[in-house]
Amino acid sequence: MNLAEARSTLQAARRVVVLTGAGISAESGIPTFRDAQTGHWARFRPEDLASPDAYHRDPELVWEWYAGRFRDVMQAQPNRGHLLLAELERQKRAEGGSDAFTLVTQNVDGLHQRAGSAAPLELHGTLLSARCEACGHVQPLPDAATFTPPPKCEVCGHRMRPHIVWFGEFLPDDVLALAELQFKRADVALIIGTSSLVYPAAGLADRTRSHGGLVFEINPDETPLTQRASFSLRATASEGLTRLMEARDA
Ligand code: BV8
Ligand code: ZN
Repeated sequence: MNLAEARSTLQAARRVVVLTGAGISAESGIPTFRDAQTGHWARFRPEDLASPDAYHRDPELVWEWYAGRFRDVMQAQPNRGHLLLAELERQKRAEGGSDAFTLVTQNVDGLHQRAGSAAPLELHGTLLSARCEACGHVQPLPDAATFTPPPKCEVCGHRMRPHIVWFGEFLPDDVLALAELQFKRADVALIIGTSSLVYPAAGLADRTRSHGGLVFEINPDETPLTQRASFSLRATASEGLTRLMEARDA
């Protein structure tokens, strides 16, 4: 399949589902997981910080990492890739109602919402909230500029943890179930800016394929998904979406 065919297939698709990863936020200045961590975080691998063991071993260090990412994200802006996905969502929903477009993200930076996406399914939680370790209450983090971790639960006063799904933790089952259903029903699945290494998110595209849908990938590099995709564009998220949506160049 070539770009022109992929473009017209996307235009004609009645049900579109999208999975994004850290790559779509790279152009907003947010480092991806596989980029070397900048600054003094170079000493740690994300997988060693984003785990329950790391948190139980050193909650202050893990909170320092997340509080820093929270500050960075609040200073960042959504980029053209986020904005084009919000545009595609509006187009598809205007034609076919809310079920015609579903955005699923592995990202925890909240940039899709700030770009105008209505209700992305956040498979791995969010940097913008904390969850009480005692009663499970979830509340937004305070102003990033003055936030000093750990937040205290406004219901029971206990220390709160990042509202993030760590390695070795289960994804929220209602969010995952809805994502799996939408990938199964999709005519076209767009997989954008993810290394397709982490499960169960990386397995979603196969649900579209096994139900006769098409999988399109946008990524500057090849990934384990590339060979299984009907169409794979070696491009950044903003460039690839511009070409795939025949949007006017920036
Ligand atoms: C689970 C939140 C059931 C954290 C994340 C052993 C023990 C325990 C579990 C496992 C195990 N072995 C395997 C597992 C399962 C594990 C897994 O899949 N591990 C992998 C490493 C093999 N999965 C889990 O643990 C999941 N839970 O399975 O529960 C269970 C329970 C107990 C025991 C067993 C199983 C939970 C996974 C969720 C972890 N949390 N995020 C945080 O953010 O701090 S994962 C995190 O990494 C991301 O959310 C994402 O999901 C994942 C991969 O990151 P990407 O988004 O893909 O980013 P990455 O840097 O990798 O790639 C960027 C891509 O962008 C690249 O391809 C690059 O080319 C591209 N790019 C760069 N620039 C651009 C671009 N693209 C477009 N435009 C650009 N400009
Ligand atoms: Zn509480």
